[in-house]
Amino acid sequence: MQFTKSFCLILTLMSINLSAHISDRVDGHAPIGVMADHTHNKGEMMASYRIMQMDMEGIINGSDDMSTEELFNNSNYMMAPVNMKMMMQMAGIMYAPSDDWTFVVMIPYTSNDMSMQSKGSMSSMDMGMSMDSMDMNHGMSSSGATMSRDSNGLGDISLSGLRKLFETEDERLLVSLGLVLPTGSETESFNGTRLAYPMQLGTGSFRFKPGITYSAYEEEFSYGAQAIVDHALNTNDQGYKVGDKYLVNLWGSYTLTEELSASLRYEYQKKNRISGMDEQINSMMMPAGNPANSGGEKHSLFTGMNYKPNNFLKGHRVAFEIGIPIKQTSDGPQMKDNYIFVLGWQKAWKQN
Ligand SMILES: [Cu+2]
Repeated sequence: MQFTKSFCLILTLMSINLSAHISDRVDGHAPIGVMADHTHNKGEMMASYRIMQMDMEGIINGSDDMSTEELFNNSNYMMAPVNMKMMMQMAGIMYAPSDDWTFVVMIPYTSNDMSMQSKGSMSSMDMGMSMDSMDMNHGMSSSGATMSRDSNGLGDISLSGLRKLFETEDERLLVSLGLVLPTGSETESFNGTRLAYPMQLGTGSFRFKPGITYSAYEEEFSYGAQAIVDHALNTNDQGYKVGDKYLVNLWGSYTLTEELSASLRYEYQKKNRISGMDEQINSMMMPAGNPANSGGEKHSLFTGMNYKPNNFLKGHRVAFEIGIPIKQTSDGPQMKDNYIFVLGWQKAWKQN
């Protein structure tokens, strides 16, 4: 009897210990907008799918807002960006051949949609219109027609190896080594005219993407930090190389219940300018076609939730995040961030 009792106690303690394992917690995965944040145990696989919707509206120049009028009055560009929607769908597979290493393949599919406005009366002046029609044009808006361009297709596929440096019951540190392949098109065109850099689906370059992630877990609270560098290794076939990108993430998650956690995340992004240029992209047409306007910094704030049900959907994870910019600075006129929405699903299983 005494033995049974102590045996039961040991079993109970063991199960508490098991359920206390970091990866089993609802906040065991970082907020859904963070990639390469966790590893798996030997023999485990995970499938994931994310939809990311990014919305940009208006123009920012340095750290100031800029109107369409201001852009046309202070430059020779013929087009001004109005709105851009970028939707990225990302399918991912993770596999852990050992407890130390997890490999990840990420396959993005990108859809871009950009609306813009052409310079109106100014262009008729350039065309040598008479004084009369110039005066008539003066009464009208100085902005002309609105038009839109879109591009969609496969983006740049990434392959990464995640190495667990250490994991205790309440802490985890891992490094990631990523290689991004130039599988996305960097030659998207409309009516024979090459689209501007932000409208391209890929960078055209092989990229090295190392990163480091630390997470810590308290009873009901967890937090983490991540830093990632994205470095293009070669100049692409079109004659340019995207600038280095630096990404820093800090987040905290609070477990509301065993199945639900809420998170707050700060993201810092710095992007250096494109070096070189694609001769087929007209750098005088619009700001986004000029490599001088491709660098900048962004600070954003995200809030979201992780859901890891214990019911018939056990093993699945669903999560979302909504982000807004808190500060953005740009090298030259660029589109201004409006909001980001991320929705994701993950399912892990043990491979036999
Ligand atoms: Cu995973």
